[in-house]
Amino acid sequence: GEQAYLELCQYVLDQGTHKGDRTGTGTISVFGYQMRFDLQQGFPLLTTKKVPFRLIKSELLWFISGDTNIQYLLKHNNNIWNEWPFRNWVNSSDYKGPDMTDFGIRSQQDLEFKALYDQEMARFKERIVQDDEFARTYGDLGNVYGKQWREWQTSRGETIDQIKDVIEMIKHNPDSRRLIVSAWNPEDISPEKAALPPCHILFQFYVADGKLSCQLYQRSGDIFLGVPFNIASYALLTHLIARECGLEVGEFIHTLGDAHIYSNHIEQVRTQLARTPRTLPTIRINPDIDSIFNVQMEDVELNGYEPHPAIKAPVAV
Ligand code: THF
Repeated sequence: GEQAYLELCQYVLDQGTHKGDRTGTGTISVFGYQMRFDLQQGFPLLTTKKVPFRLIKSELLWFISGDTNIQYLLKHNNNIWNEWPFRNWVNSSDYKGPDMTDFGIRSQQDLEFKALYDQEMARFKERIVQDDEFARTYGDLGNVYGKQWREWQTSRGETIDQIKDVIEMIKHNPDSRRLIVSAWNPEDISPEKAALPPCHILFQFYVADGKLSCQLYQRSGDIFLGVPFNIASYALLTHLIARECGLEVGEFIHTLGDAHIYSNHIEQVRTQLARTPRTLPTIRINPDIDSIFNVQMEDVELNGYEPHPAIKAPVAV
């Protein structure tokens, strides 16, 4: 079940220390935590609040396709990455609208400003979808997951397709202890090169008893908003790769560095902890799909998902 996640929430509420952060919101945080999910027991999409699986699916297919431009996400009505390219846009010399400095924190504190921000964001999204040239300049997040997974840039000017390579290794050398995909390149960790340095630094696969397991190291985890997405996303990736390699699914192991609850998410977490978990859903992948690179939205189906209602919370930018 989702017990491991609920235990994490309770642990951070009980043991976490107050810590400032990049976004100025404030968090309670612990350092170093591990959760295990047995993927044979169901698909780990939380039931104690409704988590929009559609957004997890389109984000993962976006990563797998190697795309780093939010145009793809917007065309799928997925808004989870908008704030980062929007910041680049409003900080650029091409932007002539009202001042959007610190829009994340200000839009939470000032209703008048929020209306202005919503309007500028709506304009920005419309332009990204309709204007390919604008999207190329302002919709790209840079060296984020899609790029690092599929087209890692080497110092010799070549690229490495880590996803293709790791699938080949799982198929032909499943005992390998090097079944690793890394998103973290110290060379790329500068604001000019990536909108946001990757949070999911590295993942490793493990094959035993005909089952594929995956462990993720995540340097920073937004427990209420991001982590439920991250768990389901890597669980889905494990299912997709297992299927392609003719394996069953094993465990997903989630290791977190700075695991934090934002101070404006604490009430929401308490609400969620008061709820009783329900049976986990299952997923079905279209059996006709021959490669992970050909999976489309409709090829992955979620069944038996009957969650408690969604719980709203602001995202820290
Ligand atoms: N930054 C922060 N502060 N938190 C994160 O979780 C996060 N991500 C990604 C990149 N930077 C981050 C983006 N992932 C939501 C979910 C995942 C995100 C960003 C936002 C979110 O707001 N989810 C809402 C539903 C939103 C909707 O319906 O459009 C939810 O209730 O779950 C870590 O990967």
